[in-house]
Amino acid sequence: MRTIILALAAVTTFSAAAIPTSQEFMEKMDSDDDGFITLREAVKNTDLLREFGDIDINEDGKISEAELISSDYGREVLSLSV
Ligand SMILES: [Ca+2]
Ligand SMILES: [Ca+2]
Repeated sequence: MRTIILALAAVTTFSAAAIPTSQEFMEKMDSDDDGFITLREAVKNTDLLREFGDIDINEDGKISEAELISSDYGREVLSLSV
């Protein structure tokens, strides 16, 4: 019984770690560490690229962490509601 509980705990921990936080997502996508995801950086992620125009609310050609968090894409991909 104890083994099963430990196994379940391990699975839960793994799932939680698999979902990136907005900060982790930004770090992964923001290659030059300027705090924004540009169109060029977004090319690595086709889903992000497709949503780029909707996420970039102020249309400055860059996605900030705040824009990411407030976007539908951000809400879907990131574990922000937890
Ligand atoms: Ca950047
Ligand atoms: Ca922007």
